Amino acid sequence: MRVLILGGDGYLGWPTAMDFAAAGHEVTVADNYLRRRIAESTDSEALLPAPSLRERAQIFAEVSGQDIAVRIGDLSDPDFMFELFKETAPETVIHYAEQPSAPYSMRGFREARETFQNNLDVTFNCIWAVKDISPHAHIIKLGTMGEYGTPNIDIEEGWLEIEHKGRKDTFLYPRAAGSLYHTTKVLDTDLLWFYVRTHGLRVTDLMQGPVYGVSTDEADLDPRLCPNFHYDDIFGTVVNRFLAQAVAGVPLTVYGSGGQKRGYLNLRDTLQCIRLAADHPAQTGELRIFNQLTETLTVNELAERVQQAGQHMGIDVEIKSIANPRKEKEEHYYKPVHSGLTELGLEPHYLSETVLGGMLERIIENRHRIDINRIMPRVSWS
Ligand code: USQ
Repeated sequence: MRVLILGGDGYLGWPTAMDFAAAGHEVTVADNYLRRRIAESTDSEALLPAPSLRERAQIFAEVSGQDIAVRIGDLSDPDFMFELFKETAPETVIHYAEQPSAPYSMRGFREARETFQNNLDVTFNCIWAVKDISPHAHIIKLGTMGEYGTPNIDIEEGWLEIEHKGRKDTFLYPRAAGSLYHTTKVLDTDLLWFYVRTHGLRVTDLMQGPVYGVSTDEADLDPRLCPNFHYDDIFGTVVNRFLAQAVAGVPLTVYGSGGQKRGYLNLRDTLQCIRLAADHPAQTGELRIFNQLTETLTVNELAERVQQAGQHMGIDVEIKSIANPRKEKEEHYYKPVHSGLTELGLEPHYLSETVLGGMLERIIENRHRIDINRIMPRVSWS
């Protein structure tokens, strides 16, 4: 397959590129280093300094013999997007090219506007590039479980059948996002759905929960190929943060009462899900939605698991509730259906003590790089 990965420098984009290249696909990645610039300007750099995308591709070619083509440019610029499509003629487009941090999107007007414009412009340009240049291409779009919020009913996979005054119809499942970032993903889904309905695009929209992990088959070939591991309050997801906090010897930052439940998955499972979606594409005129998670846990349960894994490695881990910087329910019902990807063949790697121990070892090797000033939340929702 000719695969175009938008946002190929990110935590998920880079390992996805290596995974598809290792499977023999023809891969091009595009990125404008937005995340790197935001990380630098907010003092939120990843634990390990990442080589540039071109350097990473070169290292990967040396260790694996597989090529990844790199294009640096701004995908919110339609000219760059359209040229890229003309040049690469993709059969599969994987769209990760969004500002992915909820806290950054809530930092102030400039950051909210940047998130809103970047995320919607890239999705819009991608849709038009597919429609006008590669109409048969399958778009795989990274959405988020955060689109649904935390409703008091089961979360279905994308759609809900409603019976109203004796009549029935099926609609996109109601969405109620908890940050501006998550709201841009809701708007992305609506845009995609409009163009699927009117122009027959084929789209898979993946509602993904928070991801953790650093290990993939290809990333493990060379430490310089490591995915961006963030432990800061801006880009760090909760499991990665808790593990770095455990190593740094600071109490785990449980926001509020810690009853917030989310659907988590291992980075290795993100790669599996994307490959499964690519190998079993949506049909022409179909918006297919999968909930991409493997297990649901509360923040308190996560903290306890990290504490236990630390204890078994001789690390004394303290857990401490701090004032919640976000506006979110801290005790709530949460039951998402997530059978679609399992039916396609997903074999989960759960959050086991072995997985946590492996991550702790990697972080311990780099403990001297942890800056504890990046740990406490610096952005509040109010
Ligand atoms: N949390 C803590 N302590 C921390 C960090 C987070 O208690 O130190 C809590 C949060 O309040 C939240 C939960 O842990 O209730 C998850 O937070 P997170 O920062 O891991 O995840 P979130 O901000 O929602 O965003 C992440 C990714 C985003 C993706 C989303 C999936 O950054 O790109 O879309 O996970 S989901 O959460 O399902 O919407």
